Amino acid sequence: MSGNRTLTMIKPNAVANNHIGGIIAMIEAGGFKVVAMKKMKLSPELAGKFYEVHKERPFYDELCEFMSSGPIIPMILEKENAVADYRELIGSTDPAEAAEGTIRKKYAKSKGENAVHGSDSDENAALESAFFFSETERF
Ligand code: IDP
Repeated sequence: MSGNRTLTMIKPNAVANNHIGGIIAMIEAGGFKVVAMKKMKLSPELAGKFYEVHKERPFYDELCEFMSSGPIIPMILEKENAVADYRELIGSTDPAEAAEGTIRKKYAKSKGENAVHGSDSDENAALESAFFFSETERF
């Protein structure tokens, strides 16, 4: 059975360009409840830890540099079938391939600076939520 929570981050390009409100509006209009949220800046080391699965990929260094370049907004979102439904709401990794009406179609600048993160499985949603939020913040 699929879970009801996922983890998102509003990435540095979207925060810097004042798209926090626009993105949260799309999230809420999509039927998701924001159950945890904060603003923070990742160090390159923490960004590297978050994206450790991509360590061998050619874009890893660029990704860690970008994700630590400015503040981000991590959030835990709640909705039935959260992981799959949120992946649909954010759209493809590359904004050129993202469907109309998706967050990345509207706010992503490139495949790297693509405005938002969305967990790709229930297991990763739980791990990523614990990465950013303590147990008392994840109620
Ligand atoms: P996803 O975020 O849509 O699940 P992944 O393939 O898991 O996409 O990649 C993680 C993140 O790495 C992407 O969201 C994007 O920021 C970055 N990324 C992926 N592919 C590239 C690329 O070809 N060049 C630069 N950055 C990339």
